[in-house]
Amino acid sequence: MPTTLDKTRQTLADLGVTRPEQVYQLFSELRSVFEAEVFSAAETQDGGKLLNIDDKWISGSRPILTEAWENWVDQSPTALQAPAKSVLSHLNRRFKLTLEVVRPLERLNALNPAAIAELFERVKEIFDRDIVLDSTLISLGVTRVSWVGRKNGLITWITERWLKPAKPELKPLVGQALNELKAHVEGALEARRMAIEAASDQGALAREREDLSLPGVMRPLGSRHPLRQTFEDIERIFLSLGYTVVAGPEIETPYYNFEALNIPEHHPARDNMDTFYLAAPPGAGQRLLRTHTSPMQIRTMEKQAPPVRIIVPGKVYRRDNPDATHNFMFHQIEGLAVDSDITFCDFKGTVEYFVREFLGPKVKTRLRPSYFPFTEPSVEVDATCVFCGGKGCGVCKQSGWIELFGAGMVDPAVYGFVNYDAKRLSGFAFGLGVDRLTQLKYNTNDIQLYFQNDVRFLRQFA
Ligand code: FA5
Repeated sequence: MPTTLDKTRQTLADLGVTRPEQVYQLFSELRSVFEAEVFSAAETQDGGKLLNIDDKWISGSRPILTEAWENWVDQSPTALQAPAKSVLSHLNRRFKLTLEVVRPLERLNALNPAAIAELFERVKEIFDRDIVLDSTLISLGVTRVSWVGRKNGLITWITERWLKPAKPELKPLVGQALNELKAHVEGALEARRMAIEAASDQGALAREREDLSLPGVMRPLGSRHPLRQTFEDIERIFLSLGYTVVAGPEIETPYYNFEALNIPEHHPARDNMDTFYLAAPPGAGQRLLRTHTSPMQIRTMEKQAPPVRIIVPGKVYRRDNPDATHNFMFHQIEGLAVDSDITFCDFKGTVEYFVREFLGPKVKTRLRPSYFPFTEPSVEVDATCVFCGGKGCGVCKQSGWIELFGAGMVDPAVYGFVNYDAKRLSGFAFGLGVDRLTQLKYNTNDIQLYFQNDVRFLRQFA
């Protein structure tokens, strides 16, 4: 590693200096070495030593600064010549000042107010030149120590060598000028520190800025699943009729799934809904995966006084083998309306309205007698085939009709389970198979397609 003085004997190219900031860095190193020499000589109060330093660095036959000039300025590429030249001419004045601050005022011939003011003005100017060369917090730190360092800062030396020994009549003047200088130096150091920090923040911001010209990451746009679309279509229709949407648990008790719906144990209706029972810890009540959304009729009426108008969308489970029209998990929307004066006409009108809204205005509806333990009378709701308009085709097996869902007037026995007054109240309920309705709407022949999540299939519904 070359010492700092060795560096003055090398060209900037040899030193690997290519940028102006690196030239300023050299300046700062050289200044520190020079100051160290001056201050240790000044401690000894030996004027001869200071003269030697002056010779060695500035005014001798081959001073260091001249050598630096030859190597750093004369031999530099044009781009670096200007900064090197300005640094070296500044160093010349700066070094002279350092040699002055360690000498008392009378040795400097500053013995009247004008000369003192001029001297302080020069100090201030030199400080201002020093500080503009600092573009990093590290080099600013070196300048700070050089000026306001407690032991060997120039301000300390000025205090010791100019102020303290000053003649009493000049002391106030020197004191005031020194205070002003100190305030200027400290203010400027702080301002420079903030400027450097702000610049480095901006530099960091610039580095971290996103490059908007880069091509973006293409993320395929998804779409709502067709089953979800059917849910939303149906919910929208019933919301417009004043129904509210409620959700219920998928893990149920046999009481809500069966008994309270008027399906006692061993009732043949349980056979149609082959049930998944859950392994329960000993002593715990039996639990099952709900086979339909109807348990929410009971849960709602238990909690809520009439009138009731709800729909219940959700998942249900049955031990059915998967085929073109069955799955072990599928979706239903339950509907329930109970009030003091609901008639079969209200029921029929609601069902017809829903079917028209869902499948289109041309579709006709027919109610066929059926059986559910919790409705009386019970019906299957059929619609004219959407594919042949009722003429008969492959989808409707030439009948012209398609079975849509089960429904009926609420069986009065159910009201007994929820403490509703069966004499005063009436209502209807329905249970829509969402997957089958979706199949019908889009004429897809295999319900499994809705569970396989093949995007080639799903993309058609986007
Ligand atoms: C019920 O589940 C009754 N809770 C419906 C009801 C509610 C009637 C309120 C009266 C009053 P069902 O077992 O028929 O009914 O099933 C209703 C619908 O679910 C069927 O019409 C059919 O669309 C659908 N479904 C039944 N099993 C499956 C299955 N394994 N896979 C797909 N959909 C099914």
